[in-house]
Amino acid sequence: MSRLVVVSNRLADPRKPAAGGLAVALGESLQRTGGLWFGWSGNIADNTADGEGHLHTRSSGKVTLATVDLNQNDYETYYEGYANSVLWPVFHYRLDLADFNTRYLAGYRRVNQLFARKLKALLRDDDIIWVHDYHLIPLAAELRALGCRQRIGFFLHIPLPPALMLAAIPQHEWLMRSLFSYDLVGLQSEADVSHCIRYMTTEAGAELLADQRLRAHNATVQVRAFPIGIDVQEFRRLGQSQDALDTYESVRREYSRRQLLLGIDRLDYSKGIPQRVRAFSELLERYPDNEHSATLLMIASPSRDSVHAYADLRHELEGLCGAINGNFGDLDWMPVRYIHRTVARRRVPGLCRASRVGLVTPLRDGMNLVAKEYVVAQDPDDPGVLVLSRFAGAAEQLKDALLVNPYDTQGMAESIQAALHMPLEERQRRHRALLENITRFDVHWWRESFLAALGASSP
Ligand code: GDG
Repeated sequence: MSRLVVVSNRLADPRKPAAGGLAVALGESLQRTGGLWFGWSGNIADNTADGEGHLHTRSSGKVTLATVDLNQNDYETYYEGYANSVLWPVFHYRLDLADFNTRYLAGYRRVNQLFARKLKALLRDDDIIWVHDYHLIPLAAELRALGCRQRIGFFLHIPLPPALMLAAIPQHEWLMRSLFSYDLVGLQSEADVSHCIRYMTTEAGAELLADQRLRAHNATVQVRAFPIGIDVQEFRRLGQSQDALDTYESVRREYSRRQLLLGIDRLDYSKGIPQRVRAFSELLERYPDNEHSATLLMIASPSRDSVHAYADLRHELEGLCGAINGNFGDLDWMPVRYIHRTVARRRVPGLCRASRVGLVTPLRDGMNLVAKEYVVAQDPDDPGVLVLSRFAGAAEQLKDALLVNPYDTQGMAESIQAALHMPLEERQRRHRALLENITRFDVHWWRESFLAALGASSP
């Protein structure tokens, strides 16, 4: 059987629970099959000696972890620069936040070339290579340039925007052309697939063949949706752990006379966090029955603090939360509880279960795993209600959530009010339907269907 080689920007020890969606999903996937996981160590080293990051390898269970260090310049231009100040904002439809600094592209290319050189030395002829996310779009093209002929698949965890949005990236032709070096490109949603096909046929002169295969530049690539899922059994087990039960009990005790609404995200402008706070403020304004009762618990784990847009978001949020607590709060009630820290993963299921409403309201999101975790954590006899942005990839699958438009403050307030008053029977019916979908299309389904399609593609 071929060995699986996973490549991603960051590695997480597959045996340790991690905070990021990608790390969680990949760790669980690789630990099952064994294989090689290659990426950046997370260290910034002064590797000027030969201009190359050193390769470190170690084993973790059935997985070999191989990492390279980056130097400060690479970190600033490749990671903070091209990946997080060009691709992340544009792919999340935020052209206003993109910084098309020309230094960034050079760093992005250099690190992708470095990854290709280091990885090539570790490859076997019959490996199957699975590259992840926007940091590494040109990796297959760099590997092919070095003579690698293995099957290579790519999965994009973030949205793929419409063709004319992509065209705003000065190097869009180069970037999108590099996708033709893959055998398979996986995206989160059908909407993303249609954007990709439209871009390729209108901007790149590609021909659309059967089975969503595109032909151009003497190559054929298949583009398909593989919506990522969670490890339902693992998350359930986590929910039955003593820590999760203790968290549930203590939160329930503290909020016994109140209705808790929960938001858990990385602090990121794509997640619609200020919009959620505004909708909550609108809820208190329009429906005063919620005063002294509804409490919004917002856990926003720190992320990319050194990128400007993130610092701005943090200040905006602090102002908004302060204002709402000042305006509505009372001696015995604080409407918003905002925590800018990462909470332990083992507490997440208990927090979800103790909340009557799960607020997942991104302006754009590839998928959003919190939506799925929230549903799985619920008590099926007395489940909470998922309020979900129609702009999350998850909305294509989770039609039984209360779908909202996060730009519509009033509409969102009305939906939250409906969620808080939803009759038990309707909550149970929606929860059953959501759980069925999430259980069927879990992370194992995602991995297996992607790898089956990659195996079936013509190398
Ligand atoms: C990218 C795409 C796509 C969050 N805060 C804490 C915490 N978390 C955990 C959640 C969840 C994960 O992090 C977040 O996953 P998401 O899917 O919501 O978001 P991204 O990190 O933006 O991930 C996204 C995903 O990749 C997978 O393809 O769904 O669209 O943007 O598991 O529970 N965990 C802990 N403390 C926190 O404070 N322990």
